[in-house]
Amino acid sequence: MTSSMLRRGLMAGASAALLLGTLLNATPALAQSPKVLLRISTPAVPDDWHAKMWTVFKDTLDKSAPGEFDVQINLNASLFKQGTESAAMARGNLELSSISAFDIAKLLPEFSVFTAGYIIRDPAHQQKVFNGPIGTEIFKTVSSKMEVTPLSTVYLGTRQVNLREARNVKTPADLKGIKLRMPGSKEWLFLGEALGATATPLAFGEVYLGLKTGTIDGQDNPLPSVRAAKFYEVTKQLVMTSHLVDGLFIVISNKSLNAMTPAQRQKVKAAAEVATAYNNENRIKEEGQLVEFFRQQGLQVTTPDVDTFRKAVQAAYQNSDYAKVWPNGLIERINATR
Ligand code: KDO
Repeated sequence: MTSSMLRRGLMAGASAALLLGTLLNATPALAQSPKVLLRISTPAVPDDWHAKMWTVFKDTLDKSAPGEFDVQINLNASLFKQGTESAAMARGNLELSSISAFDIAKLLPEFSVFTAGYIIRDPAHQQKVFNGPIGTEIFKTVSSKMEVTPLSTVYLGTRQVNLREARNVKTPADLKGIKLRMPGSKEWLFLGEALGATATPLAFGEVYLGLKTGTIDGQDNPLPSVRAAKFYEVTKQLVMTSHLVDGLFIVISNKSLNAMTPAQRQKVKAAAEVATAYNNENRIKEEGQLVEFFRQQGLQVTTPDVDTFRKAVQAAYQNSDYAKVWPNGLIERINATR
């Protein structure tokens, strides 16, 4: 053996020892199970309660299960477009989101009953319906047919009509010809038409510009979202139709849920509940205070003939194909929930 062969042999031995040392040092880290990835996508703007609730969710989970979860929050529809979240979850590209009754109705038309105006009476009624036997049945069907499991019901607020130019609105007839922006699905557009307007589909992220430039005449959203997305800067009137006590469901993909230990599942559910309570409390409180804020911003806040709106909207749904597939007795059960 030449001296250079000996040197090469020694060096190879040294690097093998180095590699072994690195591996040995790395062993504790390798032995740890990898963090459970929880990617969240929502169109919510950062200053809205249902965006901030995700930070509460993350903080709660980081406390109850330190180092176990990697929670990644994506706001402003930066990861997935509004309305595409359930499909992304079913494909395994997303773990968590908050979806609406409209997203559910697209796949399970029998539940379009929750997209109809003037069905749910107020936030307390909403929580009783979805946290009681009706919710349990719906969530079970959603879980088996949509590959996502609902964890809690988030109060999004009561939707009001918000116009670019003020006008006298008492009944649906007064909204005739108004290009009212609605989210982009046929269930949403039906609601806009039932209100008497010409419903125009647009993603949430494009509404501010649409109002500013006049490609739309108005939009509908709960007051806290009108504040958080700053729609009050580009509109002159709020018509308090209160046509939809709106909600979102925090859902997790079944694929993600199935890969967790029972303890982890329980902690994720508990964190979703804490986040929901944070949203619901703050949103209800703010909703009660915002009329004054909007008046200070120079908006007219007017009350239409809500009874006439209610009757017109309810009749539109009752006479539609939607009502034909609503489960027998469901409306009565919803009404009887107190
Ligand atoms: C909207 O686009 O008007 C809407 O309020 C619909 C809801 O279902 C939900 O997607 C919400 O936007 C977003 O979370 C933004 O607040």
